[in-house]
Amino acid sequence: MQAGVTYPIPFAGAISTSWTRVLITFRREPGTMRRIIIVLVVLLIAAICWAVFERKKSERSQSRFVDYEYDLPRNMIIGRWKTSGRLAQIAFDLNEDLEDDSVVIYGSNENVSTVLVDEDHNGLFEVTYVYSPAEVLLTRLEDIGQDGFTEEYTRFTADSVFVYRDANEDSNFPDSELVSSRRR
Ligand SMILES: [Ca+2]
Ligand SMILES: [Ca+2]
Ligand SMILES: [Ca+2]
Ligand SMILES: [Ca+2]
Repeated sequence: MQAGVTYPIPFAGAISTSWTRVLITFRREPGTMRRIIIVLVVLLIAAICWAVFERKKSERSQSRFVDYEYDLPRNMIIGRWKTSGRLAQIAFDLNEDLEDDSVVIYGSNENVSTVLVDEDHNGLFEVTYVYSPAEVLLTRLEDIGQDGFTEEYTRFTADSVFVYRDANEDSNFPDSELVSSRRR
């Protein structure tokens, strides 16, 4: 390499020239060409969205034991046991981001047994409600911080509500961890 001599980078000029031509053409013909490109981009985005939607739908519809049907108008997925046809679960997507944010699980008598809720719609269920076989609410569990560990336990009786906090993080809720109680 000699000082003061400029060595051209192969093809760089050609690439730059052809891109310049495209840009000039695009600016000179703002009508047709721009419209075609916008339509193509819109179609491409629509195709990608549809592919993602279909994939998510089919992922949620595959199970060995449960048949799922997608109820599009009500935006929910109904699952029934393949052997008996009984209701197994209903999943709701309230904010329409293709992630379930509420799942109602049914017992063998088709009463509600458990409800999972993703209150902040981040794809993680943090609240669980558990019901008796007669569909009476027994407990509410909350995973504060959504790290997989339950820190708050609420117990419902016929006339009262007791709330416990797991102060020592051992996943047990003795009477000493009762933080509040009230009449229902
Ligand atoms: Ca959702
Ligand atoms: Ca969540
Ligand atoms: Ca937690
Ligand atoms: Ca504890």
